[in-house]
Amino acid sequence: MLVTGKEILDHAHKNGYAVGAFNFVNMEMLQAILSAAEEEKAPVFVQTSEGALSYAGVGMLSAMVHQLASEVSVPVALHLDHGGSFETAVKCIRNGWSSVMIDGSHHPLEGNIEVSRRVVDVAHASGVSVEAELGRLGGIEDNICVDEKDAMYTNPAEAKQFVTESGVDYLAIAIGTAHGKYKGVPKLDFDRLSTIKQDLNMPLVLHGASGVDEESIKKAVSLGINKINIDTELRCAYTDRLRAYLAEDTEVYDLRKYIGPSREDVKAKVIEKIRLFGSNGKA
Ligand code: TD3
Ligand code: ZN
Repeated sequence: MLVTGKEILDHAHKNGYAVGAFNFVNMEMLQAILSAAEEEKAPVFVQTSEGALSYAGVGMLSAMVHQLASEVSVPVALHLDHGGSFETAVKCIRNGWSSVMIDGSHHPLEGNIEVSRRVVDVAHASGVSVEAELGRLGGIEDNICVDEKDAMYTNPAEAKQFVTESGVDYLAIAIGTAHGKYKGVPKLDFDRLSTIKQDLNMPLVLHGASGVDEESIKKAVSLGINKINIDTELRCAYTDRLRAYLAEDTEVYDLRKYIGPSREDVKAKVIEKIRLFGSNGKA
């Protein structure tokens, strides 16, 4: 059942758990995510990057999600991940997305507030929810020192001003994670997370969660993270199985034979994350 992101995350915020937000680029990834969510009775976000929009097409992605979401009983939000402009956000709002992220985190505070506010105005008029980001995620190879931390990570006082003035429904914060595969061990700034949650009292989003250890994820959820983005670990599950299959059977040319097992492995990975985040049984 397709619902807004706000509906899913308000429940998660009130009840202290996190919902998985999984990126997909094709039918098999989407089927894997939705059948995992249905089996686990878990609300779920399926999300598309701008790269996915240009790879598969806005109409194709929207149609696939609307069809498959209508076939499951759990709440599903179709979300734009890291929308880079007002125009992209509006395109998704007009094409059936139920949640959009406007990522103005590279702008100074005022510019970020302004573009987020414009997206909120259009989105809310159409019953679509909005995520924005404040602070910058690290690069995967960054070794971040204390001064850099203060410059990059989300500032609690700014966060309060940001949500008040922009009107966004949930906020992605920077507390030490990075996108892609980690070279070192990520260390999260839990004190900062606690302060922000207390000051904002709204759903919070964690990006770059692939490769973060289970204890840190559990602690982040207990301190108020309600949406957790996972892409890299699903890509790896898909690709590792595909490589192994093709290495073993060098004659195969039936796509279903070598993509099917990848779909199974992605589904298993999604189930593992849903249980870790605590969203199983919440739908
Ligand atoms: O927004 N995303 C997904 C797209 C990032 C490209 O990998 C995330 O925050 C999840 O990031 P990751 O790489 O940890 O899965
Ligand atoms: Zn992200």
